Amino acid sequence: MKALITGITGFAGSHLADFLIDEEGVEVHGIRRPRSRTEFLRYDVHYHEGDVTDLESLQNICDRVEPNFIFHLAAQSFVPFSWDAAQSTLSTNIIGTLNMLDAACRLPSLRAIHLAGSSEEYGMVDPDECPVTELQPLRPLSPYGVSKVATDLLGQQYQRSYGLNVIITRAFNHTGPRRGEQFVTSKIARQLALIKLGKAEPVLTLGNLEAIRDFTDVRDMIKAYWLAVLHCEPGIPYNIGTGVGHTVEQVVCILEKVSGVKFKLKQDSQFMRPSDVPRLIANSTAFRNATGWRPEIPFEQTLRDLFDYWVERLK
Ligand code: GDR
Repeated sequence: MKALITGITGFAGSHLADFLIDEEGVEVHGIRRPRSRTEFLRYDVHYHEGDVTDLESLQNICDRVEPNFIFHLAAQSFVPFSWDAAQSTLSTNIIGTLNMLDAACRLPSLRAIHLAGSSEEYGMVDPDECPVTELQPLRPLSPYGVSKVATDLLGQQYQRSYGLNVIITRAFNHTGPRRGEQFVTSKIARQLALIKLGKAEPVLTLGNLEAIRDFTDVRDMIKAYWLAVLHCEPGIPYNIGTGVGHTVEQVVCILEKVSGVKFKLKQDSQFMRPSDVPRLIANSTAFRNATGWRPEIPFEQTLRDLFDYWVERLK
């Protein structure tokens, strides 16, 4: 059995590779851009240089590998950057997905292609609409959210038009070791690690502290992706999340406790977004019923592992 992962050098992709390598009888392949990150590469994964915005490169790799499963994780995933670079976000995320779907259509060996959607597709959610089910209207609040709505709908359309086995998930926030430093949990953990190591002033500067997010450990999330391709219905989006929300301020408090560091918390408008999703909490009953998945790693453990990861990297 061969699995092909796009975005394999990134956060979720590298964890998925670690997980699949340990699965019996799975050969792991990944697509990486020539200048992508190298710190999480593994000797036992087959890497192929390509770019999701280049259809020919995807077709060539697919012809060579003949994958049974594709996990399409490559994306511009940082929400604030999608306002500064809307065109490249839309191009990477939408055209990249279109290309991957087109390449997948030519593969007789393929059992399923997984598209990683996002809770950002829901966008503006009223408090009484939480936790959100898949029937919630999609009201994205960022170009990134719009791009994920488009890829979700493309996946549904390819399933209907061509019978392609497209598995669509809408992941709520996930974090853990290797999380990029620009995302809020990692930004906090990294800054506290720097303070702990005596390498930064005891000040933490953030944007919106009231935003509520549903955080799953990345190691639980990638197991969910694997179960999704094995058990989910094609062409139907599934929410994945814990069902529990934390404000950004609560994340700060947990990491303060975990790190044992004292610091001053400041808010700065430069980290505020033109529009921010106020509250996102998942109802993932459909996914849990289809797969038997449950999140296993408690949030405090996730944040502890993230803090330890940063201390290790920065010392
Ligand atoms: P998000 O993740 O936008 O939800 O998307 P992020 O960690 O960037 O923000 C979460 C919340 O924290 C608030 N916030 C800050 N965010 C950042 N990055 N930096 C700050 O200084 C800061 N201060 C407050 C934000 O306003 C926001 O409300 C993530 C990404 O991984 C997406 O790719 C994915 O699809 C969704 O999660 C589900």
